[in-house]
Amino acid sequence: MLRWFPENISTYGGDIDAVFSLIYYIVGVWFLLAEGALFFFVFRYRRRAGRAAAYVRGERFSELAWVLVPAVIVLALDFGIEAAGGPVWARVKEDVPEHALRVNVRAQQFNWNFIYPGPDGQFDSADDVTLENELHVPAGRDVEVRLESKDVIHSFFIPNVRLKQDILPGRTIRAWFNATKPGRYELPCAELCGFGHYNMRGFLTVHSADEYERWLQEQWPAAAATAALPAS
Ligand SMILES: [Cu+2]
Repeated sequence: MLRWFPENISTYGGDIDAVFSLIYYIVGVWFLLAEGALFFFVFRYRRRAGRAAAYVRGERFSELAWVLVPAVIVLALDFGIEAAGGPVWARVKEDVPEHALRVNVRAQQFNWNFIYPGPDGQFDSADDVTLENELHVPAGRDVEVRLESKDVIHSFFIPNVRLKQDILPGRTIRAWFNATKPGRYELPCAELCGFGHYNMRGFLTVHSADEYERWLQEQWPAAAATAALPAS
């Protein structure tokens, strides 16, 4: 496997990495074959005294085959990659799980705004909280992010989760992930979006279940106080 990748903490990360490896090895082997052939021919048919160069017009089938056969092989490998990657793509990009925890994301030059619905679970209500560049989620839960942009195209990228999704102004794009390991992970913008792009960086904090409860109570102390009242 590709060991230089950042640590995978995502439920679907292994599948994504498998597609990456497949592409890497197919392209790698093909690259070595092609370059090997190139160097072989350059050496074998180099200019030598007393030997005239032949002008090949490529009209006979045996000549055409040098182009057609590799083209067919490349196409077949390409379809193989598509066939292996298609189901992974569908799972990651299209099948957003039901009942996922939802956070709205509004990207802007040069910040991530993460909007939480608050204890009432409703967005656009009084208890919404917007955090700048800090996304907090519990470990082992499906999280849906609804991605919007205020201005230009940004790209929501969490390398450890193997999620990358462009955000287009005027559209709401749904994405999801399930992070399994508590910790703090980088969340850069992966689309050149202006002067401050280099500085557009947030963090994903994955909490254990207890820790997440504690974090929620810090964010909405009033709700926690109400919840703590003994039932009468
Ligand atoms: Cu950006």
